[in-house]
This record gives sequence, structure tokens and C-alpha cells, in this order.
Amino acid sequence: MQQGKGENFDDLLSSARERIAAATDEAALERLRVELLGKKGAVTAALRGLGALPPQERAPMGARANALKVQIESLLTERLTTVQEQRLESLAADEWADITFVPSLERRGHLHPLTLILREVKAIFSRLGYEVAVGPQVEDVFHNFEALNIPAEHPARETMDSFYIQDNSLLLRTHTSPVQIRFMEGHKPPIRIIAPGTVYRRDATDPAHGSQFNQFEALCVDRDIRLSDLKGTIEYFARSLFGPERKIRIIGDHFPFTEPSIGAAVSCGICAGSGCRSCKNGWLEIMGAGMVHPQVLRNGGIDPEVYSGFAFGAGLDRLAMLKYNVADLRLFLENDVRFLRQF
Ligand code: 2NL
Repeated sequence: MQQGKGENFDDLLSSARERIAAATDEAALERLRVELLGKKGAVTAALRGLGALPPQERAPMGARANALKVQIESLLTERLTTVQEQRLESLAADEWADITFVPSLERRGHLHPLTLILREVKAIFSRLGYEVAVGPQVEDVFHNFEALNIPAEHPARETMDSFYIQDNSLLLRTHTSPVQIRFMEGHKPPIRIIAPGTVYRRDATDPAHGSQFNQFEALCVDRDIRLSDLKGTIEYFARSLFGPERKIRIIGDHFPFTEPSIGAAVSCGICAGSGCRSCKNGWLEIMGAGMVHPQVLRNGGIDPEVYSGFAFGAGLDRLAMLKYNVADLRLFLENDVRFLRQF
């Protein structure tokens, strides 16, 4: 800075004005303040240089230097105010928080009740050495009916009447038994499998029946398998799923693919078997079962003179209804979150 030159003051002011206007935050303005007005700043140097001027120039130059200092100070202050206001405005726009807002508790996803039941069923049977088998949902008439002793004119075809595809030779499976027939075709005993899955029936829909439901069947084939093995397995299963206090009841039944055939029930968990509104007589039917018919073993390629087996089938939906006290089976397939949220 060359003292005494008025243009230098003008240059200094206009360059300070530009730089101050270009500063966008408080730190930049503070740096400019130090640079322009600080001890080593240009204005201070100009003021300091006044002493070297001839006396008659000192007063006017001093006045101009002071005026410059005051102008720069007010430019800095003005810009600082603007920058601070802008910062608050952008905070209000971008980072506002509604302190009256009450967030709902975090709601995490979870498994469908039928999946929960299926996982439990799989876990129970895996402890008994059973594996999971799967098969097609579109079946042929042989695996769905004929191999299970249900010939063309058998009345069971009517009760399980299904959705046929392609000139009546293919259909949506009416039970998962065909999965087990296929498994027997491909494996030698010992066999211990469960076959869970969706099955289809041409039923009128009501609270306990739908055209689509989920079941699982179990099949055990080995040497010397008897009815007592079946009974023990059902008891272990029912107590694992419903609780150790439960009793089981076995009654006679009939299925074309088992001989003898039985029905199994567990004692009601609400009234402990004395009879109440939900169970009526103290018992809840959970499955049909029996010793695999010798002809069915033969149809699966297994010699009934050497091996015997038991099988059973249960509705997963029904087990879930009993375990979770659900009154309408259709709720499991409607996917209404107000229902699903409860599990
Ligand atoms: C029920 C009754 C049952 C079977 C299913 C079966 C399978 C083969 C051979 C013999 Cl490969 N039996 N399955 C046996 C008895 C009953 O289901 O009420 N299901 C919902």
C-alpha cells in the first residue's frame, strides 16, 4: 500500500466490497476481517504510514483511512447478519423437527402363522429323524388316487373332487399323499418323511373349509412298524405342539389307503377334556392316520411281507386354528394385516 494515494483507498474499498459480498459463511468473513482490519491488515498499515506524510496531508488522509476502516467494518457486519439469517432460514427449511410428534413404536415384519406352525412341525419331526419331502402340486391320477386304493368309481374321489387339467388325466393334488408314493418309488426303507404343502379341493367355502388349504402328512416305513409306534408318534407330536399336559384319544376311522385306520384327537387345552364351548366333548380332532395298506406299499414298490409302516395326515390350518384359537380358516389366506399382526 502506498500511503497518500486516494485511488488506493478506493481500490482497497472496492476489492474489500467484492470479497465480502462473495463470503458465504461466518468463518470466511472472520478471515476477511483479520486480513483487512487486523494488525497486519492493509488498513492498519495505511493508518500506521500516516506519520511519514507531510503534516498538511496527514489530517485528510487520516480521515479517509478512518472512513475506509469504518466502511469495511460496516460491510463486514452487514454481510455477517445476512449470512447468519440465511443459515437460520436454511436450517428452518431443511432441518426442522416437529417436537410434538410422537412416533409409533417400530413395527417389524414377522412370519405368517402357517409358516410358524409349519416350522414347528418340521422341528418336532426332525427330532424324530424325519426329513421333509416335496412334490408337484399338479399331479397325475395314478399318484393322487389309484396308488392310494382310490379307483375311478370310489366314493372318496367325490369327497375330494378336485380341479382337473387336461382331459382329466392331471389334477391339482387333493392331499400330499402322492408325494409319499413318489418317495417310496424312489427310496428303499427305512423311510421317515413328512410331506407338507398346499392341496386343493372343489369344496364350498365355509369357516372350516376352503378350496385351498395346507396339510402335512407323515410316513414311516421300516421293519416291524406297528400301531403302537404310530400312537407314540402322535402323542409325542401333540404334546410337543400343544403342551405336555395334553392327552390323546384314538378312535376307529376309515381311509382307503390305511388298514387299520384311526382318528386322533387331543384333549382340549381350555377345559382339560371336561367339555366346553370350543371343544364340545373335551376332544379336538387333529388328524387321520393308520397303518399303510399293504397294497399301497406294493404300489410304491415296497414289499409288505418285509416292511410295514404308518402314515397320517393333518391340516396345518386346522392345527394353527387350534393352537392360536382362530375361529375362521379363511383368515390364514386373506392376508389381512389386522389379523396377521397378532402373531
Ligand atoms: C386326514 C387323513 C391321512 C394318510 C393321510 C397316507 C399316505 C400314504 C399311505 C397311506 Cl402314501 N396313508 N396318508 C393316511 C391316513 C390319513 O389323512 O384327515 N388328512 C387331513
